Amino acid sequence: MGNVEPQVAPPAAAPPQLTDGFHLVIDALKLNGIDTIFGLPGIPITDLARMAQGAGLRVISFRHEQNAGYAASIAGFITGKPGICLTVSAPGFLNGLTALANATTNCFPMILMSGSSEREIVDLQQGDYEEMDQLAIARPLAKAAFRVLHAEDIGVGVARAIRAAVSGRPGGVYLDLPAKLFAQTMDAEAGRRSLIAVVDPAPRQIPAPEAVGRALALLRSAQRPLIVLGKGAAYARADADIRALVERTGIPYLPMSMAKGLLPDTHEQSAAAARSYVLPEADVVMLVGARLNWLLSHGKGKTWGARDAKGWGGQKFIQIDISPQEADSNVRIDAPVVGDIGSCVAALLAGIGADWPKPPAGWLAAIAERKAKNIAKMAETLAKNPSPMSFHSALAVVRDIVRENPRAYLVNEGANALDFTRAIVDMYQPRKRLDVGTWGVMGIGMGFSVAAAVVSGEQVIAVEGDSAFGFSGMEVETICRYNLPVCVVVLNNNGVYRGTDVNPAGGPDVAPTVFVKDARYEKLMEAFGGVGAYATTRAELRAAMETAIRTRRPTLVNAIIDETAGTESGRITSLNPSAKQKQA
Ligand code: FYN
Ligand code: ADP
Repeated sequence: MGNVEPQVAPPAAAPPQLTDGFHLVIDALKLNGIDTIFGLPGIPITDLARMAQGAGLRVISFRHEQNAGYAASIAGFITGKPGICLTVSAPGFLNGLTALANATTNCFPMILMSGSSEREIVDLQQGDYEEMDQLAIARPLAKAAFRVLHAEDIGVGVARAIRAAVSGRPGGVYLDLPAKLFAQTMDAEAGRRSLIAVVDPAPRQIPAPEAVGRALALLRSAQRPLIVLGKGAAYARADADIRALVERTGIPYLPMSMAKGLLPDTHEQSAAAARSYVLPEADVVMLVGARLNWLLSHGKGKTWGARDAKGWGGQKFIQIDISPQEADSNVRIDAPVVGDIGSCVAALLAGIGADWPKPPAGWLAAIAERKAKNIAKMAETLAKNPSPMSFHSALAVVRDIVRENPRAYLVNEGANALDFTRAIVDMYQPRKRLDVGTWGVMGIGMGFSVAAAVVSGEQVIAVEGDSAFGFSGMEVETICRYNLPVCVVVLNNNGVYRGTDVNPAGGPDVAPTVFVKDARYEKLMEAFGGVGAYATTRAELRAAMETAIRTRRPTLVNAIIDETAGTESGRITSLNPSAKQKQA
């Protein structure tokens, strides 16, 4: 017998490197530059949140999904990247859905990612834990909605969600992630190859030269031109070109609420303080990223100086918008310019040379006169120092603080608290005013504040009606937990609109608009380690806000306002059915 070669076992094949649904979702987000998730953990996404944090993403947990959703949506507006909101199934998903619908309505890019229950059980309606056909429910409220069933499709699902959220007119996208998906495994290398780094997620859309020519010709012919800047213009980040367009043409402009600060509100061409004069008097109006919806009285009626039976004021409109379907939504658009605002404004500027005729002096002088009158009237009101404070006297303090801190974000909601702040507090930088937007929604306050502080690191000032604050007030814990530089100012007049309504039936219940008198909102912030301040005078309010900004500590100032101050629904009283009844 010869020597027997010792039997050497062949080297064991290296165990295949596997990845799973959890990691593929996280890797797909990271690959696309997503660095923050706003959400609320629970079955089936708790581990996803943990692993995302472990993988270096910032995971900001809220106390209610609606606030996480609002945070994600405004992060989208501020950064231009889709804001991500992560929720559990059915109830958590539904809580986030209001924010998703609001994002779609406002053209904010956002992705709501919700875990969901077993498809087989949901589809047979066999009563699974948190059973709900979430995809079907989200679809009508979202710009797009997708479900991913297999780990190898996660890359495509995330890529499609990102593209849908930010391309064209931005909006809210729903991404359904069934619980089973997370635990699915696949070869790691194949998984890596299945992911998509989205190339050019929001492609430029160049306007047609003939559309630009038509708009320029109309603008040039105007005797009383006006530019309206909307939040689409702010979102577009074409700040320098928009300013050049306004300044080179010399045309007065009106900023919509969230476009305040795109040019500083103190700009001499701002016609904000002459709003009710310029809208009916203008002959050519150029809308830049602003829709002729209710906020612009649908482009007709009294606001626009109705001159014919249909209520049209005779204005001609140029509309710059990325959505080709927006034109003619309410009145005829004489010169639609379809494209992204950056490209459209650049194309217009190319046709506006040094020989561009400035608007007639009479038009500018009439606006200046009207503006000066309104500003003087406002200055007189703001100089008063009543006790208790009025909305005006308190907001005079906020106005000064914002002027001294122009980089600060201003979050604003309420009825009177919203309307007075918009008119009184000047903004100096683009995309710094964040408010209730297209729906006039209440509840955005603390979600927007958290997001603005997290994505920018800047100071946030949130001016809140006492009613509006209640919708998201528990998130002061979130603000304290992450130690965010947020100064909440609650303008407290003891109720919705005001605190003096009485029960018409004389029963033991207070009126539906009335809250607990002298509620100590500041103690809510103190409960979680933040700073509470109680301000009954302008000096106290100013001192508290200054300290908050100097120390960057979470602060809530309970600013006590005369409970008789405030009108029903602020400046939109006329939308109440009883007001309409009276008009009829
Ligand atoms: C504005 N104004 C000023 C200034 N800025 N006066 C002096 N100085 C300054 N800096 C004047 C302006 O000319 C108007 O007066 C008035 O202040 C109000 O200006 P504003 O806010 O631009 O105009 P208005 O009519 O309130 O605007 C309409 C609107 C707005 C629909 C666009 O109200 C809005 O955005 N509303 C949102 C409301 C909302 O969503 N609420 C939440 C739900 S509350 P005049 O020219 O004299 O008219 C539920 O109950
Ligand atoms: P506001 O409420 O300030 O008037 P809207 O939300 O009504 O503003 O209008 C914003 C408009 O801007 C929408 O019609 C949207 O299609 C458009 N828009 C958003 N982003 C862009 C962009 N990058 N380029 C062009 N238009 C845009």
